[in-house]
Amino acid sequence: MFLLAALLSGCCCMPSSLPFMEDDPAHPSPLEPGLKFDTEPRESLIPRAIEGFPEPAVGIVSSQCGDLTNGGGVEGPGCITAKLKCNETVIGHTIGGVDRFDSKFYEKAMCWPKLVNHDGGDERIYRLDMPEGEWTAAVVLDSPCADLNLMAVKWNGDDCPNSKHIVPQCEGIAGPEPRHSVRLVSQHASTWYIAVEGRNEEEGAFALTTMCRRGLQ
Ligand SMILES: [Ca+2]
Ligand SMILES: [Ca+2]
Repeated sequence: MFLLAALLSGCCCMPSSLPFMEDDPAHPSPLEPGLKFDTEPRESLIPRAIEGFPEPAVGIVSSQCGDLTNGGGVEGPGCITAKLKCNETVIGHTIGGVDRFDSKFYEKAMCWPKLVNHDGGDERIYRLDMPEGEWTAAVVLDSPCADLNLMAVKWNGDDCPNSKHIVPQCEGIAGPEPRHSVRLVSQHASTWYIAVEGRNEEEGAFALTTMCRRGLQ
């Protein structure tokens, strides 16, 4: 299949919806830390959905894992690597992140039971602001390079909460699959801190995609 794709990749006349195109990356190499691009739907003969949204193209594929060895700086304020917009994909790497959330925090915020070890540092935290009104968002993590987990912490402060704060809501997802997603529902303007953190000592490159639409479903 790979050879076939390679042979055909120079051809100008192939329709773009062939099945072997599915794992084409959303953006060509080299990927760079902090690179942002508009989210496009994944090419597929059979349209698929994630959290009720058209499935987005894969933000980073395994052959691109070596494109970056760290995620660059933390823009701030505080723990925030960058602000996210809806319908955008950002490229990152856990190395160079912050050390703000740990297993105790995630358990208290109801993200995760403490049996998942997130006590290491170098987590990456992004901020997503949902506007006033009723909105549904999906956040998709592509992590073919390491076992990375995805957490979305609802929090209105200008910096990350800590385990002394009362966090109203947290959505978390983990597993060995290279793609994870969480669904966020917002009835009023809300701010979400989106964390990407490796289980145990896992570190690696990833892509984070956000999609939003009006309504609560
Ligand atoms: Ca941590
Ligand atoms: Ca880590």
